[in-house]
Amino acid sequence: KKICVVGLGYIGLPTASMLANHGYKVVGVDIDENKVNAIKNGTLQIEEPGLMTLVKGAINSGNLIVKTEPEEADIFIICVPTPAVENNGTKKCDLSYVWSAARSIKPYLKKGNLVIIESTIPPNTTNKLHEFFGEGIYVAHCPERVLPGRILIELVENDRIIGGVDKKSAELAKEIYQSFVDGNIYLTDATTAEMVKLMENTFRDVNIALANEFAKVCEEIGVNVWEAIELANKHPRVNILKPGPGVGGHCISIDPWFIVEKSKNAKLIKTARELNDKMPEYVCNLILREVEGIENPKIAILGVTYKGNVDDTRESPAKKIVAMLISKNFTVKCYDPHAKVFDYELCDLRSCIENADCIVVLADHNEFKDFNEEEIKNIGSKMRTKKIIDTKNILNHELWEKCGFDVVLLGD
Ligand code: SAJ
Repeated sequence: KKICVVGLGYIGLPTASMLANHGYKVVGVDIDENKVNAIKNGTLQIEEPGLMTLVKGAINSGNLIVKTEPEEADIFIICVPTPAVENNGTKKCDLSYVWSAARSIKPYLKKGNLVIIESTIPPNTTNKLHEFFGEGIYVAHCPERVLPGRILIELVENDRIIGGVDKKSAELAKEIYQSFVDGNIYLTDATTAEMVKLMENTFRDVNIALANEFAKVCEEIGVNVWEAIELANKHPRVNILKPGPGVGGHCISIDPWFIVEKSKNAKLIKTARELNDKMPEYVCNLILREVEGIENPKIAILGVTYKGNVDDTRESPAKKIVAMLISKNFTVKCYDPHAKVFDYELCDLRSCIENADCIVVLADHNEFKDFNEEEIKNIGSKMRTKKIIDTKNILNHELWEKCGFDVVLLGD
């Protein structure tokens, strides 16, 4: 069977390569010609363990070809982004990429073909797509569930949910995923599958919001939230997540809005989303407090990605924090050992911390955890004021204090 995968991003590219390595003839399609060429030449830069080896294997086997236009196939898989856009003070799903992908494959669809939507979408979207594709086309929603940083492992190991517009659609889709998924595959209807995906990411968002609220409360009453969470989690039925500078990425900070746009009952979800969205501002105020009285303060930002050990800066809390600091006329320099693209200039560690008055750690990269005494002393010797704010609780605070730093911890 031949498969056409539309959208070669963080999900489409690994999925297309995986299917090609499992014997399917796969055509990978992306409207971005530069990306298509980079995949062909093996020069694409995505920091995801094992991904580029998998892609090169698929291309070299001849089973994966990549191009900018779809072509006839038996199965189509849509893996395009669904960002959130402003909507009267809240946000809603921007389905424009999904619809343009749908329009681009429609001329190639034949009766009996199967279209799978992996993109995260609001409830009822799969049914509308089914209507658009017309009679005789099978349609299923198979939401992706992989964690960036562990994509190749989770693509194989995680259980999958498949929702069909009818039973046959779900069963046909299952056949495809069974070729490489070791986890269980559960079948349901399309709208349930859409809701399941949104509930997973909303569960995480609401729980992070709770951790962030605990951090604010603990700071107010003089308790270390990290210690309190660790102790609370000794309870067999408690598992509090970690506070931080905000929730970033293109999934958890976005998907809960797709529930909010569909229901006035989604009050807790909306409040949690807004609370997490306000964390960058909270961290910014913390920074302002710590550099109060210093003239023309220089802030050194360590880590601009949306989380540790990935290169993705989309929706990262750092972006908002840097913008706020710049609007206060602060000098801000950013260093990140993983990120390649960011909205603000990135520099090396030395120019980042030189003459700085405060370091702010915003991502839990391993490199930051591993600074040794000599490196910390060296950093300190170049700064104007030896102060560091740890929003992720990843530093060896004793060691930094031993090297003369004033260490400030979020939620303490
Ligand atoms: N974060 C916290 N505290 C925590 C955990 C995370 O502040 O305790 C922050 C992170 O720093 C980051 C954001 O939340 O900014 C999201 O990171 P994440 O690692 O929780 O999740 P993602 O966005 O990388 O991937 C999520 C995963 N969903 C769930 O775990 C329910 C993944 O399985 C999904 O496939 C992915 O979203 C997606 O594409 O939907």
